[in-house]
Amino acid sequence: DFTPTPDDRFTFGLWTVGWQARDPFGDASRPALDPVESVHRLAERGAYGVTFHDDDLLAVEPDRDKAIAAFRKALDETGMKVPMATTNLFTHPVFKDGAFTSNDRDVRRYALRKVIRNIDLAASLGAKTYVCWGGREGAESDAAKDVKAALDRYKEGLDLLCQYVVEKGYDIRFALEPKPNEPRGDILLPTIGHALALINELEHPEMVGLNPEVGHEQMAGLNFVHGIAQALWHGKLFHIDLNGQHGPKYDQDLIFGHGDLKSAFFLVDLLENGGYDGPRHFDYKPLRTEDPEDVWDSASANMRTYLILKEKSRAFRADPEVQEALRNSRVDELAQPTLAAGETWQHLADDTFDPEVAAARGFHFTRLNQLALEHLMGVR
Ligand code: 3MF
Ligand code: MG
Ligand code: MG
Ligand code: MG
Repeated sequence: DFTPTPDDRFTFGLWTVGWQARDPFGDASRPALDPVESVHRLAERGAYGVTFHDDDLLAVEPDRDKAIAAFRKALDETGMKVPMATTNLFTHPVFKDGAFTSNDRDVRRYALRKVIRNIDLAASLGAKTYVCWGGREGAESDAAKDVKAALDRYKEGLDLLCQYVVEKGYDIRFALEPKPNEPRGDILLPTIGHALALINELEHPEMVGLNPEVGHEQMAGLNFVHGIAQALWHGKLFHIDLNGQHGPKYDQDLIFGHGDLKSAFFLVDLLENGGYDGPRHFDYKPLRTEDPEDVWDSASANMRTYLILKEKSRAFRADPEVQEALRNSRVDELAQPTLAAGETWQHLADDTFDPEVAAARGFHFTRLNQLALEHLMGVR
């Protein structure tokens, strides 16, 4: 009946339900939300845990020690987990030109101190993933940023943080979150591919993976499902931000499935069958039009949509007509190596192959796609 339980491992950023809906044109439309209330309300709705930026904990209690104590108590009372934590390196104006890659060296040093302090808290709460979203690492003018030097500084910062985690003996891995733009005109590491390439240049590439977000890749016009498949292929899908987006426009952070629903279907199909075993983490924003009670409906909508799509994916895979269509489209044939065992390039010359005959064969992808849509539309 699509009722979430902690076994589903749904998690939410405190900043999602806690978003007061300030936007570039308008003031907050909702009051500040106590993280303690968020933990309880999400637990009641079947979530597994919450994630947070250092500053999210201070939403209603400015004293850090008191805020952490209250948060810990709420976690203990509900059994909610904290699988991931992250740092706010974008709200305070000190980060207006970035954090790890600010032109201002003093800011870069401050940013690293801010991350380190929250890593200690993350480790003590049992978090296994530490996300780095470089929200303000970027520029509006190509004259203003030496991108090669900025990448040197990005690497330096990540290498230092890995070294810190190794020295402290923490069981934590980092996950980079790519985004093409907003709040900067252009953000460094704009896509999954850019971030994967940077990881290869780090001192501890094994400690660093990705936290891709649905809307971020779609803002760049990219296919999120393909991006996630490639991240999985590289063994780099450490965490994920699920939400909704309608193509290349401002960062919408809609409820999961409330953007490109067809992509959401294939995403759930991939996550459920493709070897991802991490939390299903929602990074969305309750609409600015919603009141404080609507916020909890919106949280539940994310989980319910995921579970419905999971059931649709199961039914799609189990449908004999789909299985036949998959075979007719020779989707399984792609898993077969192009050369047989023991063959070399020389054997390629032995094939008797007529390109005209092969060119005449259809792949019947239309039928397959229509079957997927009919499952999604609920007529099968
Ligand atoms: C912005 C984001 C961020 C990151 C968060 C976690 C505020 O578009 O997606 O949310 O997900 O900083 O690292
Ligand atoms: Mg985002
Ligand atoms: Mg995100
Ligand atoms: Mg977003």
